[in-house]
Amino acid sequence: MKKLFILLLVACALVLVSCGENEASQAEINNAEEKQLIPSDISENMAQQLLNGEIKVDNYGDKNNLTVAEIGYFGTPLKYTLVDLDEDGARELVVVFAPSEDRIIIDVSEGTSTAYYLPIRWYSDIKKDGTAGWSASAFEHGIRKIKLSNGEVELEDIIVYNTNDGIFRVNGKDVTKEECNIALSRQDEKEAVEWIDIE
Ligand SMILES: [Ca+2]
Repeated sequence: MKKLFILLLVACALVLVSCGENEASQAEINNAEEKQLIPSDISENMAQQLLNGEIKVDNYGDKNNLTVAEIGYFGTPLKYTLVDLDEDGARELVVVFAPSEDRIIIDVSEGTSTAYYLPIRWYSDIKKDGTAGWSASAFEHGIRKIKLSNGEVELEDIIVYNTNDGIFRVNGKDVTKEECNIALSRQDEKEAVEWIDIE
């Protein structure tokens, strides 16, 4: 009888320990979800300081603490705009470099700035809602959305127009070429961002 009582006690203890573990892992999951960094708006003043090198960019790939000019080893800064590309309520700084017109996007979250490099053919003709054009070849192009978070850039294709393979897709659904053309002309009508020349 005593043995049975001890066995019961051990069993209860094991149940309690495993419940505790479950609570701990749930707490870890909650912490990870809370770690989503809060985006910070880039003001016109901060944009100027980033452009003239008074403020350095914290992260660019595996490099740290670079000025915009140092990041732009592929050209010289030509023009810029401040726009909320991923519609999270905070503006990013987009700098276009000459002669390629390739661009970098600088995003600030919780005081840490991160720059992303995007060739023009990946993200061109940027609209005020952050949608932009892409082109893979003479036959394949489209429109995409961008999302920047925790140092990651995600490009989501919302229009795919491929005359070579006969693929026409809008918001992940196959459509006719005509329907795809209508979606492309609606995109054309959207207001483009306003570029400011860099002296
Ligand atoms: Ca944003």
